[in-house]
Amino acid sequence: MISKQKINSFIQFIDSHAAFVIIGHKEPDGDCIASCLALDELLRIKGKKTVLLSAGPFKKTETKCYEHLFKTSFEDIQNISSYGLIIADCSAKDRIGEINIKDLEFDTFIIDHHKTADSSGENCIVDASAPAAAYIVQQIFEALNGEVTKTAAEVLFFGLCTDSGFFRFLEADSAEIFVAASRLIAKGANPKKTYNLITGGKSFESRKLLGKLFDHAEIFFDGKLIVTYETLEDTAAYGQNGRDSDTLYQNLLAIQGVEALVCIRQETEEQCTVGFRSREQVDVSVVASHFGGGGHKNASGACCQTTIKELIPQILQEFQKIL
Ligand SMILES: [Mn+2]
Repeated sequence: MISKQKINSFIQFIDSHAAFVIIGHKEPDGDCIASCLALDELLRIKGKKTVLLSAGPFKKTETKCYEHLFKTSFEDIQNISSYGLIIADCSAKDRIGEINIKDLEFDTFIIDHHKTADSSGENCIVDASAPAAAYIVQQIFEALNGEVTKTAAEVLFFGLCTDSGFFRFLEADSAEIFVAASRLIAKGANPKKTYNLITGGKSFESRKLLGKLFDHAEIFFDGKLIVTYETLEDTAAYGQNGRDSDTLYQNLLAIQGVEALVCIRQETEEQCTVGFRSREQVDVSVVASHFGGGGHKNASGACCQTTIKELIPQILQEFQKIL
């Protein structure tokens, strides 16, 4: 539960501006989009002007239908210096991507649930125990508006389901989350439709690409760690669109004895993105932060200026310390 004091700090923040830019992290996922859209609706209800911004790219199938709602730059916004900035599902400014907000001195408020987020400031609501940023936004929405609207309920449920793996990642202490989810259903969110939106719509090529990634997988440390990768050739053959990391992770973590996994993607000749996942005790955010990334205990990411070949031994060295 978010404290009254935190809610008040948010109210104070929105009282101090007439217009807001709302932004999430680059390569937005369902939770990021849901948080931004629900905040957008809430602020409009409160009579504020809003602009939704995202660096993109909208790679995930389920995010594509929302892409048209987001601007990609500030350029045509008048009086931008008077805007307040709300950053959702993200805290580090470099995760926002190729949008030049660093040069503009925005009054900023951060809403995030990442473990690596800095929660020391006044202008933030950071709750690392929240399974989704959408869950934090729901609480803000309900505190300011009494209840969520149907459109907000639908999108917030989509966000919550995305980040909680359709509730698979929740533990026994999550009764409150289900109560909150129940309020979203009561307002019109549809579990079956949401599940189909999140898991369906994949291309044939995306399944072939998954096959490649399964094929590249190797195990280390007596089967505790599994490492796989996607080369530039794989991407060229099957396309970047419709990458389905969740299916990959879910299948690889299902292997008996596997505690953590790493998936490296060569994005350009000299840049890789890395996804880290773990099942229970292994804290992959520690490894991710060693490579300049961050995230949660069981799900983290990083971006490195290197190649797959060079990166694998470095990653193994870090896992050696914790496995
Ligand atoms: Mn999130």
